[in-house]
Amino acid sequence: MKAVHEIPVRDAWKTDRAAYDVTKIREDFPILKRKVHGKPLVYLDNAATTQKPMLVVDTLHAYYTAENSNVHRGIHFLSEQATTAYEGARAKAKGFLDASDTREIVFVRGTTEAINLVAQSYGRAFIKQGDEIIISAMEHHSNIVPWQILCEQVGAMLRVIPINHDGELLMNEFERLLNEKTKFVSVAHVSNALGTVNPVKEIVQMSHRLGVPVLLDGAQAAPHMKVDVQELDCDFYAFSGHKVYGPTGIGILYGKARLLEAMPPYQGGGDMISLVTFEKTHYNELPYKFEAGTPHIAGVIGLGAAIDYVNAIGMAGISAHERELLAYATGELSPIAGLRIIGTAREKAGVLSFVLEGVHPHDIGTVVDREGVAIRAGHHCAMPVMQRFGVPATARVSFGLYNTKEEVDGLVKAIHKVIQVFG
Ligand code: 7TS
Repeated sequence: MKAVHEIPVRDAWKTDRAAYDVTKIREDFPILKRKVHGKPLVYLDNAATTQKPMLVVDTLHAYYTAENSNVHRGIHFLSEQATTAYEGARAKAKGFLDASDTREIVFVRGTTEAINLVAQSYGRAFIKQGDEIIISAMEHHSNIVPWQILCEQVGAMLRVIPINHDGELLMNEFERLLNEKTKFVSVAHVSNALGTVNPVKEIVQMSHRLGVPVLLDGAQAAPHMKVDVQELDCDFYAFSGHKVYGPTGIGILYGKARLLEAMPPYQGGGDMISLVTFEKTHYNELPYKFEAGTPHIAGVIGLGAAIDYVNAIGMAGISAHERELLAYATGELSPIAGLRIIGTAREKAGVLSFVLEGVHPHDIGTVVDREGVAIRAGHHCAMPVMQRFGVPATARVSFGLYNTKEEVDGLVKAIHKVIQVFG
């Protein structure tokens, strides 16, 4: 039985691909060979979650069959191996985000938990009555509700950067909102409902001029582009493993060490302490202070494998491939009579949202599903975006590294079927 560290990244993945070989890549994802309703699966719901390559599946299998053990506590052989693999994945995550130190990488359940951690730990310690927190009008609910909870707890106010009709942030409005009461800024790097890539570096620079820390919700950015937290100079960065071809239930919170050091723990329990007495408890050093309890060890190791996989293919190639797909799909969908694309920002990644005159998005989703095409229809956990555009919901196509132009053609055919049925 192979152990985690003995699983090779297949040579095919290691080759420096002059040409992005999507056919070869698809072979790494057995689920893509599935049929749905008797039709070949066309999986275009990658913003919700991505499929997993065999490297990740094999790694999980290897962990549970050859290495399963708790981390950081046993001195026995298996525990040491599990700990090495677990901490190895932290080093991979550090590299993935270009962080300067593994102490700045905290394992959490996902983007949602990462934002809640910052809101409750940083927020409750440093944000007070009358202070202001700025988010944007295109946030996922997980970057709205944790701040509303905090505001209720401490008496702070939420301020919202509006967006224009293309789904771009109004940066002059952001500048107007920033003031001496602003104590935190939290915005999406890429919008899950619109696909807009926000000018996050500029947002960080403007906020830092007033000494205001910035959290970037990278759930929809990390799968599609190279993220360099040092270059962005953001204070916190959050993303979910399951959207970057890793397991569910695991994600990363990056935080600048200086801030994480100053923050109180989010949860108490095992592993996050150095000494416990009934009089006083001393907390563990970073990042363990924020990792109470037995972590999702398999998830962490699986995420490490997903990062290996993405690195082996190369983020530059992935970005270029997906940009091409998005441009192709936009070109194919735009001319369809009655179809309106929601989210037409100049900078977009991964996501194409649309509505079809006279057809509810759920009906679009249901009919295309019968054709084997998986898309998402709904408010995408971004209800304020729907309100801004005056629609109850949208149909959303979102791309992953394994999608093809032929799949986009399949989608277009399925949309014509929708028009046939409802037209
Ligand atoms: N932030 C953004 C921008 C997201 O797109 C999502 C999930 C989250 C946060 C929350 O991530 P989680 O892994 O903690 O749930 N977005 C979606 C979506 O667009 N469809 O399903 C989940």
